[in-house]
Amino acid sequence: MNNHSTSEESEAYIALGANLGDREGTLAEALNRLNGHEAIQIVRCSGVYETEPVGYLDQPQFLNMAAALVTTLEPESLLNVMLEIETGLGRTRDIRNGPRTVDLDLLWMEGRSMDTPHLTLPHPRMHERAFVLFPLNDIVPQDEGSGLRRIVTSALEDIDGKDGIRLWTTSVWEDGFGHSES
Ligand code: PH2
Ligand code: MG
Ligand code: MG
Repeated sequence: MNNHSTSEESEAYIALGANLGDREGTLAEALNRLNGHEAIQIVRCSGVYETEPVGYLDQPQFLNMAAALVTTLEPESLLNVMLEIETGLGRTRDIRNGPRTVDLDLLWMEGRSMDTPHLTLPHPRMHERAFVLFPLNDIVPQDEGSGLRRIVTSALEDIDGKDGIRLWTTSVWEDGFGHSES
């Protein structure tokens, strides 16, 4: 075993966003690349939502979604894989909160709570972002026992309505799901 992984599998939730180029194609390719990693398996995907930009307003609308995955990677290693995929898909970092071909954010990881310069878990701003919460709400099980369901449900109660968020398509990526054939 090297120091980048353990044999323990953890479940993790990520948020995806895109507002430049072929937004839908880029989200699907990001999921392909994640799932193509030997230590990562995508297990559930939310619907894809078109959302008004938040924070920096003078930019195109986003497509946002969330995905659940299982991985044997440690959080920092998973984050590094995510950052490499962003770069590979043309992400540049110019304007903070500005336009991007793809943004992959690690939101939550089973049993992990941490605060380092590179990574804070759970994600410190997820409970204020409707473009994260609505997708997440699609895929966090009702009986999820370790706290994420409570975070999502209580954060959604504090958000007024679905302003600025509409369903774009129910699924952007079906490969790799056994149930998509039935
Ligand atoms: N991401 C941001 C800033 N603003 N707005 C929307 N609608 N969707 C995003 O993914 C988003 C944003 C920074 O990561
Ligand atoms: Mg982000
Ligand atoms: Mg990011």
